[in-house]
Amino acid sequence: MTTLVLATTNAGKLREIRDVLAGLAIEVRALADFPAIAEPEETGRTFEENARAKALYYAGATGALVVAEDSGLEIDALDRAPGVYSARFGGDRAPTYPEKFALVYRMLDERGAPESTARFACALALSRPGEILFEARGTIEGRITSPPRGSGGFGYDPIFFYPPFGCTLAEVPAERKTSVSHRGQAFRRLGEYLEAQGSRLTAQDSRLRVENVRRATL
Ligand code: ITT
Repeated sequence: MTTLVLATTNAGKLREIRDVLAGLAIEVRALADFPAIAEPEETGRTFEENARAKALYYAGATGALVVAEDSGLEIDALDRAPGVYSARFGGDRAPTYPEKFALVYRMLDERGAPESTARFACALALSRPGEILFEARGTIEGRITSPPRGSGGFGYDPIFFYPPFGCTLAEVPAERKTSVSHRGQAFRRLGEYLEAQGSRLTAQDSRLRVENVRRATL
């Protein structure tokens, strides 16, 4: 059976990804199953760049087949900030989510757009050591709402109002969020790819293994 490592340090992401991949015939493992690996620095300017870099880094560190994702909230009235900086938004001045929400509200008030349209985006990359095998992206459109509402989900979900549901993503059960979310879309695509590959997918490139055997027998 194919073994896939979910390379994220974010418990909210991990829960959602496990749920989407649950029905597949693959063994899913978390970073916690490996000896501690230092977190890579995220230096990319796009979700795609960061997802690729994280996937390649963790594939190299574990020697396994790895999927990583980079995601975030783009608020239109803030020129798509915080974007790739969503986890770090506000730095030391706003370490908790209630503080990040207050900062978003203050910045939107200054721009006269308290209910700005916004979206979550997720880029995922599947990698084995040295090689990207598959990429996918998902987005979900909504708007910022005040005050924060709901206790489900994680991160910015309590301030993200999703019009088709008439509430925030923190006010719906996890499966309902995943049925429409950026992450749900991207990982369902990954699931289709993995199913199509079946047991052919391994952490090593079979061509490399053949070369190694040839070299060994020379
Ligand atoms: P890893 O890099 O280890 O996966 P991280 O949390 O640092 O964990 P990112 O750099 O991709 O991951 O930052 C994503 C941030 O975007 C996340 O911490 C939230 O603040 C926000 N975010 C992404 N998806 C979200 C969602 O579904 N609901 C709420 N907030 C979300």
